Amino acid sequence: MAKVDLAARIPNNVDLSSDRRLQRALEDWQPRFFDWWMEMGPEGFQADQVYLRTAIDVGRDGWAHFDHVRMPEYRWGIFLAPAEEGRVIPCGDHFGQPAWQKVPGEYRNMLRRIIVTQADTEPASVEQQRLLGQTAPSLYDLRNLFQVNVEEGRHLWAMVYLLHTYFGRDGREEAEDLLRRRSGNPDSPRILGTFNEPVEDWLSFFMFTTFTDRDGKFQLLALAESGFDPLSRTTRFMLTEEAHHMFVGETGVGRVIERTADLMNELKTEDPDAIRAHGGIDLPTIQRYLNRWFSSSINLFGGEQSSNAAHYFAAGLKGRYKELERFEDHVALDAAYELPTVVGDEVRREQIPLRNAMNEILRDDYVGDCEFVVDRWNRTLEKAGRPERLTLPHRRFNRDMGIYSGRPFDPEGRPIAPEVWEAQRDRWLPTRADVDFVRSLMQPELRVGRIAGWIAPPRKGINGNDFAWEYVRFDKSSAGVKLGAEPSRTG
Ligand code: BYC
Ligand code: FE
Ligand code: FE
Repeated sequence: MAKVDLAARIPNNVDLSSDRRLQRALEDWQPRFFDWWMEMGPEGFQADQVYLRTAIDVGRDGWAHFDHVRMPEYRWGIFLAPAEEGRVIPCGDHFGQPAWQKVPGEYRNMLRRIIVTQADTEPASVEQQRLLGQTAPSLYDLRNLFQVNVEEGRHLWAMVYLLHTYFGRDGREEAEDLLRRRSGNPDSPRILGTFNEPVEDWLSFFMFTTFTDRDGKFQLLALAESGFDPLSRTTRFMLTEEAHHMFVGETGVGRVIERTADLMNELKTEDPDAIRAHGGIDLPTIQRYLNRWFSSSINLFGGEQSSNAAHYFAAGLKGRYKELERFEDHVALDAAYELPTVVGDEVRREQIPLRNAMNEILRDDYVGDCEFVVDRWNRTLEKAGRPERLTLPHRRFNRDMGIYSGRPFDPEGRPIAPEVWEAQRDRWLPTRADVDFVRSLMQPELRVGRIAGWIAPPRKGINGNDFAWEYVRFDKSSAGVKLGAEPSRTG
């Protein structure tokens, strides 16, 4: 494998300097990425020094580098995980043949589409989160937000590298379009639904990084099983970054729950209004946010029966999670999947060809992982001595994609009448009043060691530092404004 070149204009371990044309094309794209970052990246913090982790290698020590840097000076690089000698196509019609090092001509369009869809989510999420810094509950959280943002920027680089390297002129055009589309813009929206929804407050951010980034984790795991080796290698390295995003989301929600439980204990009440009056987020509101972001994110797996998914698998472009370890039959041509379908008020089991069920199989793994997350959140309630529990809604609840969309289901997955949905909706999903309330709590707290009243401090800081530490050093010109926040608790 090429060695890591950190001094290059674009840090990389793909020997970029040996391919002048490619290097020039990427160096042309770099200032446009930069313009996009300044326009659509974190607003109001580009001049500040943020304690960020930068990839310097793909090995075990690759993440050892932490430093205070201005985000526009972050070293976005191109890093592929090491090639595995003798790697074969892990699934589909070409199972067992040597993995592709070049794009297989007959699958070019399909492969480009997968890469563009993956790529599009990365800048989309940065756009969705661009205003959150202004309401951060602590310096620690502010730093974590920015760490996630710069890494999503690097994920865009990872995909643009593939487009430029393997798809010629159309690849370069796709790379331009990735900087042109905008989250939530009706004229040029991002490709997938959830990435056009506003992330207006930090509870949404923590739910997004729990549930939407977790779709990212599972899609990347499926792409790590691609027979197109460069895609497999780049997604394998992206997964190491994804782990931190999962951490930010899960511990973020966990800390909100912890604070709420403490308030319930202190005040000796479960009354949501009382919790709200004391500046906490009541559990029913947390549950509604959970319902909203889980049900939105679960759409991202696509239709339950998908000929696209069957083609991707057959072509060996996208496998199942841990394809080689967990399955015996990697061709999956004669097998079936039992899909629950709803006819009238009855749930029936229908046999569908296994290859057409690949989206649903990945969704099964995702739902299982989400169940574990909710279990861990419930342990926080249990430890605080609270009897309340959060639940993951059924996958049929509130869908707007696939066979369960177009008719209502309750959070347990039972088909219900439209009138029942109308009557219960505000108990199950955040209302405008919920969102307004949560937003009203979002007052920035950017002083060292302080934390907003609606969330508990973390157990520990980043990279061995305390929670009370200067994770972001504000530029002199804006420090006064940023530190003039209302007094609040110390962490
Ligand atoms: N919204 O055949 P079907 C991440 C489209 S997240 C809107 O059932 P398919 C990240 C679909 O494209 C991971 N449209 O779907 C997270 C198709 O369009 P056409 C992102 C949707 O193709 C947080 C049509 O509906 N990576 O990394 O089997 C922060 C029929 O659908 C949606 C990937 O997604 C939707 N939710 O599966 C930062 C991996 N769902 O053909 C980053 C690459 C489906 O009618 N993508 N459609 O034009 C794929 O593998 C597949 O495209 C999908 C969809 C799994 C997304
Ligand atoms: Fe990402
Ligand atoms: Fe992510």
